[in-house]
Parts: sequence; C-alpha cells; structure tokens
Amino acid sequence: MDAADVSRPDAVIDLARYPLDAPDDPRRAEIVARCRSDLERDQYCELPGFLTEAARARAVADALAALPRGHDNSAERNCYLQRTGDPSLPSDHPRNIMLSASTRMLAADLLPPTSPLKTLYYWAPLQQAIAEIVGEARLYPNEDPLQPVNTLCYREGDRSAWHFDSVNAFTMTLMLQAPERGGEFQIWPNTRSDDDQRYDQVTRVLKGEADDRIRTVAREPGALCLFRGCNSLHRVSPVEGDRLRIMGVFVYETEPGVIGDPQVNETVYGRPTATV
Ligand SMILES: O=C(O)CCC(=O)C(=O)O
Ligand SMILES: [Fe+2]
Repeated sequence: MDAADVSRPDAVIDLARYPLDAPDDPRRAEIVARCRSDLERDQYCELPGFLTEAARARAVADALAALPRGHDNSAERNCYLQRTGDPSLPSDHPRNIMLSASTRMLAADLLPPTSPLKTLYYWAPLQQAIAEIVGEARLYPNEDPLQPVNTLCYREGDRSAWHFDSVNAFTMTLMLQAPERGGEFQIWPNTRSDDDQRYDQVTRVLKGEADDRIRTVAREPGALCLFRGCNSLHRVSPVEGDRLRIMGVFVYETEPGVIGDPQVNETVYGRPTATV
C-alpha cells in the first residue's frame, strides 16, 4: 500500500466491520447502541479490529521515526495528578501516596500530515458516531497545534500509575502495538462518585492489593477504546520486553475552537506550542 492510501478513511478504518459512513445500515446502529451501553455500565467500550493492518503498520512506523523528538515524561504524582501531597493528612492517605509514571509523548505536530491517525480523527462520520456513543449532540476537533492527535510510547519499565483523569469527559485511544508483556490497561469502573471519594478502598489499590472490581481490558492491536477516566481509577502496568507499547490518543471537544493551555502543554509535551 502506498503513502496516498492511508490518507483515505476507507484504507484506515475497517468499514466492512464498522460501516460508520452508512447512516441507514442497521449494523451502524447496533455498534453505537452496544458501545453506549458498555460505556454506561463499565465506563469503557471497545471496537476491536477498528484500524486496518496497513494503517496500523504506518502509524507504528511514523511513531518510531518521530520518537527521538518526543518528550520523555517522568513524574511522581498522586492519583489525583498532583505532584505534592497534603501534610495535614496521614501519610497513607491517597493524596500522599506518590507513584511514579513515565512515558514518551509525541505531539500532533511530530506526526506527518498524512498520518492515518489524523485521517481517522478528522473524518466526520467517526466524529458523529463517537458523539452518539458518548451522548453529545456534536463533537469538534481540538485546534491546539499539539493536543488533538498524539502517540504515546512506553518503553520497558514505562507505566502510567493509577490515576483519575482531570479534564476530559472521555478519552479515545487506539492500540497500535502491544508490548511483549505487561503494559496492561486496567480500570476500576466508577471508583468514586461526587459524594463518596472511597479513600480507604483507593488506598488499598494504590498499595497494590488486588480487587475484583478492577478490569484488565484486552487491547489487541487495532482496537479502538473509549473510556471515562474522571471517576474511574485506571493505569497502564509496567511494560516488559524490548517491543514498545504504542498508543494513539485523541481528544475531541464539545465546542469549536478549543486550544490548549500553554502551561499544560509545557508539562505534557515539554514545550508550550508548536516549534516545527
Ligand atoms: O495508554 C493508555 O492506554 C491510557 C493512558 C491514560 O491513562 C489516559 O490517556 O488517560
Ligand atoms: Fe488517564
């Protein structure tokens, strides 16, 4: 397959399995209904085999080419994404349990304009289907030069420690390459609610205790995943082996014209805006 092909949605998405561009196809309605109810119940839903093999291979090659310019992110933080604890609370309170996380972040401007991830992200029928799944009237692309389409790479030892997401109502990820071992996405659906933080139970999980409410989400390469991480504790377990875990990450907005906060960009990408 040549370079031009992955700029076409039909070469990037398995449209025979996911006919998102056919509004009257009953399979489209079934997919949307199934994802809506999975997301409602489990706080995540999956669309296995979403990406074509040619697009997946191209996205992996793009990531490996851009990796030397990516941002190495390592931080100690609590599960609320804060870098400092609260001295007025006990040392084993979740706000004082610091966990280390490390990943390699590739911003949107490090991915080529022909990236299959960009083809997918900007395709209106996908935006419409995702809006229906998450229950929004419409979704819009993020217009920041760095934020809308990212690739997150995990080398051996990299991990994302247990955390609650702070900003996005939902996150969309696309598994591009699985590691040899580890790198498992785990989520505890509905860990907390607005009026119950469940600090004691969160402490036990942060200390490494098993809990049968925690799900390990099977992530086959090519699988698209939507999850709501704001009230559901989640992590990526440490990656083992030489093969990188490579993940596409996408941010949609509920209004047009959203750009990022330069300070947030500085933390996530190591720079406030585009430099290339
Ligand atoms: O790499 C992943 O699977 C998910 C990372 C994550 O926690 C997030 O994007 O909020
Ligand atoms: Fe997260």
